[in-house]
Amino acid sequence: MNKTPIRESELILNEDGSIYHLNLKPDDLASTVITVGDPDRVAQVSKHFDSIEVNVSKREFKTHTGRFRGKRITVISTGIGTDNIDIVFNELDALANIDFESRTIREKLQKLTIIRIGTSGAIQKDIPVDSFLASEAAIGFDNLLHFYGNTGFLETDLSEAFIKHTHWNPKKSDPYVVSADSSLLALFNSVEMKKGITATNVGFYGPQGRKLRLDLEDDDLNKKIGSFVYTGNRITNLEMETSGIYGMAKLLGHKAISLNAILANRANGTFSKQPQKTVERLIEYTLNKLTE
Ligand code: R1P
Repeated sequence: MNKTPIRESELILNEDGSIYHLNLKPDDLASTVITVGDPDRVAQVSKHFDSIEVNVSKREFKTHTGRFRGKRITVISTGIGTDNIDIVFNELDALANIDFESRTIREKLQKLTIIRIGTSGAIQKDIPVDSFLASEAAIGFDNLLHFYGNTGFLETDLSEAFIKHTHWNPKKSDPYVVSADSSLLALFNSVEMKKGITATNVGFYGPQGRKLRLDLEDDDLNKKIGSFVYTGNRITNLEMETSGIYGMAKLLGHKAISLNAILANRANGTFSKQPQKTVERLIEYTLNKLTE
């Protein structure tokens, strides 16, 4: 174990001893963490808690830690995108596994359980709006994971088949594939939960094939993504965090699952008439599963 203290410029702590972006101290974090994109969704989750002991906000990172049916849970907003996931996951892990006094990695590492409750758009006609989908794997069109070492867990056969199928332009990125934690997939396996491979995009418009005023590099991208099948598995939905979440969790030794409230169906051109209600249902479903 390397006992050289991590320098101030690398592990940045605020004056009160909290971690740089999240503003949290180690004791503020529960071992079960729910991540949401939207800061307003934090209170939508924690309103179900019996009590709230931590209420901290900085930038887009808002955190409530409390108890739901006695179980200690942290709910934190990540904002949008895998660039934010890099920050949130490194800092959550630092809270759990680095001693801030000595600035050294703890002897005994803690494994966090991390659940994303997010929103997403389906690209398959048979996945209707207002349904739930658990990401069995993520294919990342962001490049976050390529900045780290020890990525031997990446499912390269799948990404290579995808690149070939879509004639992916390498100028855009080098797609990578990471699978979900199997124990969490099993926990959230139920009739109301659909499953599929989730594509994580670096933007909401062009990168997800949305055309307002700008031309796209590939008008058929979503069709090509939707027609890709690998050993019976298909890409079902688009969003902006899951590949980063799965990749960072694998690198850091945590368990993660991404649960999606399907609000749009891009293949049918439909959008939910009750997005808030659908997200609320997914929150209640998740909290119940965690305490069954
Ligand atoms: C885009 O509107 C945002 O919504 C989805 C995407 O991943 C992206 O973050 O998830 P959240 O609702 O969890 O933010």
